[in-house]
Amino acid sequence: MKMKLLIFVALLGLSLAQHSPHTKHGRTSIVHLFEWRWADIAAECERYLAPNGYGGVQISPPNEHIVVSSPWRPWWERYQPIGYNLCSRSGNEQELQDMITRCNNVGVNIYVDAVINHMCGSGGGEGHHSSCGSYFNAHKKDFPTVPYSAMDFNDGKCKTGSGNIESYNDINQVRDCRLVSLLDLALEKEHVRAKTADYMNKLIDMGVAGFRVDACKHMWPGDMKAVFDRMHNLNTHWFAGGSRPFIFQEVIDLGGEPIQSREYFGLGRVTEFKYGARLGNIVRKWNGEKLSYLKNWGEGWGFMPNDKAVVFVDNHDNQRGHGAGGAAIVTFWDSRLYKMAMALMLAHPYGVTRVMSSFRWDRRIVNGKDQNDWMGPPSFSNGSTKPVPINPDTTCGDGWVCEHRWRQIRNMVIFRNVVNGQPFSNWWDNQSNQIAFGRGNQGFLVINNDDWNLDVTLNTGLPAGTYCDVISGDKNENRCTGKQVQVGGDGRAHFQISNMAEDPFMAIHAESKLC
Ligand code: AAO
Repeated sequence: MKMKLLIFVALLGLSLAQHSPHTKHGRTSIVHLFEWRWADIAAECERYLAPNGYGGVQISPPNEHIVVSSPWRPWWERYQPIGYNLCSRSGNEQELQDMITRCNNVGVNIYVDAVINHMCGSGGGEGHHSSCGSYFNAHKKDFPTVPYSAMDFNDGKCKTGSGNIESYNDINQVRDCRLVSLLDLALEKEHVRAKTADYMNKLIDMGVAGFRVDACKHMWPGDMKAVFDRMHNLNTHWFAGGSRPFIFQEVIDLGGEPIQSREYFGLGRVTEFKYGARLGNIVRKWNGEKLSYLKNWGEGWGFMPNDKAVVFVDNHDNQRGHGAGGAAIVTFWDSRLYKMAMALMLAHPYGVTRVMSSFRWDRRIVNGKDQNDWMGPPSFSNGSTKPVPINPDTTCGDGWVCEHRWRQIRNMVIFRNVVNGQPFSNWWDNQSNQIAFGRGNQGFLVINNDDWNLDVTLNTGLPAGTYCDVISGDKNENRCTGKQVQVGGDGRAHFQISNMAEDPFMAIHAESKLC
């Protein structure tokens, strides 16, 4: 009996550990550098992410993938693996290792987007049109570099006429049939488990801190556990002995389908898609939503438990109409609302936060659908991805949006680090779209999303002093380039925010205090 209990506790400890992102130096947020080249990420870790308190980077899938020429080099080709060689549109294995090493050396973790549910689409053809030029044959389900052959796929189990998922209401279909025709791996097979685990272990040994696992709704949690249980601990050159890889699982659960996020909580964290969908509605003031309703934001809104959630305002899918969330999702295209939503997310204690960093494309919406939702990253005419040039004003060029470098977003990432561990406190609202809240005695945020000015004196919880508003400017040496806020001995401060302001919100924190 005692033995059983011990084993149970040990197992629980083991799996629970896959919920920690292992970020260093009190850093709390992850940035998704979508489609960036490994060489650019390495440079960004050193020159920007570490100095500005980013804890880690989610990278695009590093595995060998199909090369699609119609449409021309869509971003989504990387979600069609043809093997586990580490050469992709972002670079080769040596460049990947160099990036992991250099980012780790400045305390910025790397999380790999792991595509283990499937290989390429059934119509992927035959030949060498892959990122490392390896041969494959999608008709025969032959992927010799792994190797996988027809026996390693699920088709025998799928009961739909098309072989694809036809209804999300049928659990068996969702997990045993093909997601948008992608050849579905039979993860209950020893061989497939061994090969996917080898792939993840190679990356762990190279020094990555964990994985964003793609399409988890389409895999049986028991099969995933069998793979994850084989994962090595993190490389002790950079992480404490016994550290488990951080796992965050992509499961789209907006409610209303039989497969639910909670089935995956034992394995790691899960993406909370309700978060961005609801927040988009709130800042857009759609369906009668108001900022004042955020008073019990988080679990109070029916979201998953705080310690299981990874949260984000938008992701690489729903910023262009893929995945879930629809038109409510706010993105860099709506920059004013986007900055406001990001400030809310980063100031609020719920979840592990992920910042999106995008590339621009020729958005062309016809009847609610973006005709160019496939467009790949900024590229040269031969299809190779362009480097990310940095302008003198610290923004990025050549179509790279670099939301993570926007002052308002970057400074709120720092805010979140400063207030880490502090309780949600000093809530105020006007019962409409003006709100304020703080984090203990370390930070305070005020937002005006109403159609009239905000002019109010509020209890900030902060010690007396003059603070620099990190939304309108920066604290530089002991000077503030933006607005200043006077907090009195009673913790109260007067705020004025015009509804016409480009950024109708203000934020102050312990480290933005002027001496
Ligand atoms: C491409 C082509 C396809 C072609 C295929 C194979 O576009 O036409 O058949 O190649 O040749 C990405 C792209 C795909 C691309 C694929 C492979 O987005 O367009 O296909 O690469 O190159 C589901 C999955 C979720 C998935 C999402 C896109 O559950 O896992 O679809 N996301 C990940 C990645 C994504 C990637 C893949 C998976 C594949 O992040 O980038 O695809 O590796 C419902 C379900 C969701 C489901 C959505 C999408 O959502 O609940 O689980 O996501 O439908 O259809 C409301 C509902 C909400 C619902 C939503 C949409 O909001 O509340 O629940 O409507 O109906």
